[in-house]
Amino acid sequence: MTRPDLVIRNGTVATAADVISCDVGIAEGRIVALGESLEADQVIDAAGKLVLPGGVDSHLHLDQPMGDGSVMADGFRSGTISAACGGTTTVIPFACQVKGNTLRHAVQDYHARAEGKAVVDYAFHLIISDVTAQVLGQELPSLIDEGYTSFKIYMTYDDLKLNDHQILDVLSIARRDGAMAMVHAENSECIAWLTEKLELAGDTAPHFHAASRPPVVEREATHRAISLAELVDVPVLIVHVSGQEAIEQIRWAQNRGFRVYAETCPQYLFLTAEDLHKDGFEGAKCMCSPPPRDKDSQEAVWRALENGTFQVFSSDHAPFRYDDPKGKMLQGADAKFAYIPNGVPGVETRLPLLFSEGVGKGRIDLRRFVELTSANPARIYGLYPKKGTIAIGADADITIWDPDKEVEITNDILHHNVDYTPYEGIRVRGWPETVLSRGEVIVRDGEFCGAEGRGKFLKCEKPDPARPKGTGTTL
Ligand code: DUC
Ligand code: ZN
Ligand code: ZN
Repeated sequence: MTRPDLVIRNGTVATAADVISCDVGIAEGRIVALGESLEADQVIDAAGKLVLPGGVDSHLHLDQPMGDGSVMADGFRSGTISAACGGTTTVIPFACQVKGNTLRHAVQDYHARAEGKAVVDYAFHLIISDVTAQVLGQELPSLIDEGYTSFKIYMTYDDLKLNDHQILDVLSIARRDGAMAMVHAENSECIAWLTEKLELAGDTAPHFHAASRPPVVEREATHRAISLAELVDVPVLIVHVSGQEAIEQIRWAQNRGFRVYAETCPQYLFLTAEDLHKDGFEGAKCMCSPPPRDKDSQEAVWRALENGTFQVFSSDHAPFRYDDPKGKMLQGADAKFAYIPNGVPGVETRLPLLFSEGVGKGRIDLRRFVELTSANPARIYGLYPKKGTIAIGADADITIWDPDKEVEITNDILHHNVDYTPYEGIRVRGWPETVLSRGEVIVRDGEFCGAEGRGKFLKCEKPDPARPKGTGTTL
């Protein structure tokens, strides 16, 4: 056995498979031993603490160029410091193709934005917005081979959306080349039609955002995305699922044996459309797409987390400042809802919220918590077992939790660069206290203590969950 240079002693170690009491031995950034009474020069005493794999946040937006002139408040520096302070040690944001530019350009540009800034390890998903012959024939296949093995498809937003024909084209490449396709499922035409009607009636305040994207809009697109994936015979992952209607479509597909995966996010457990009704323009703070729904939907999302319908719990951190002409107030403090940047921040609060309300209240156990927030995203995007577990040979990305620490979430304790949190005032029990990335302590007593730029780019393997069943149309 390689002698550890650091041991985490006396903790309760949890993975997606087991919860055990043991020491964790670390050498040269990797886990080299799990056992009793391990020795090393450096020791962290974790008595009374939980020792978990660092979180893998597989859906967040950092320094993503926006088509409307808005600017994300978090780049790779503040975004990954915030991630680390919330117990997350791997992030997978999006290299987004701008229409008219190549996909390769998006990737090169995004590397330049991350390098020298990220403090935890990072991989990239692609966003394909311009399905040219070059993208289909050359760029996408070679990027998949180079370690960019997942991409997001939008069914809405004029500057990003693909039509069904284009979706089939890119799904076929995912099938042939082994990539994971993620889908933002909302029906663009329905949203445009409803927005037009609402605007004609003068109903343009932030809370009408929810009325412009009701559950049926998400349900239809979810079913269509699943059907297109069935036609091509390729797995698909539906991102940011908001409630019962879409969940039913996903469950239906899973019951039929389709490889359909799904993700949800804190905003669908902790916010409702009522939060968009806050005084004046304040509702803009909770505007995201799909919108938060109602209490029954929150319950449906909890049930789907409990019963295995969801595989992934991510933040969908989309950091726009509120009181800022480049953020939510891009078009002023009385802008119509359709012109307000979409998205809520949450990279740092993702894990504490789910831990407290999920594990603390007995809705999910610790193993399921690790599965949803770390192991599954690592598996589904080709990073497992390097990331997402505590096992011999894995990177020593570890979060030590104080399960009893009580914290009131307020924006001033967070490390993002956004001027609000939608979760202001929520009290949680359990907080990540110490965070190690590749064996290095980067958060001590809740404060970041690592070096800017220490995060490394991760090439993703072709994920096993992206394998087709081999039953459908093969073209
Ligand atoms: N989709 C996302 O994935 N994030 C923020 C807003 C959106 O529509
Ligand atoms: Zn989306
Ligand atoms: Zn997103």
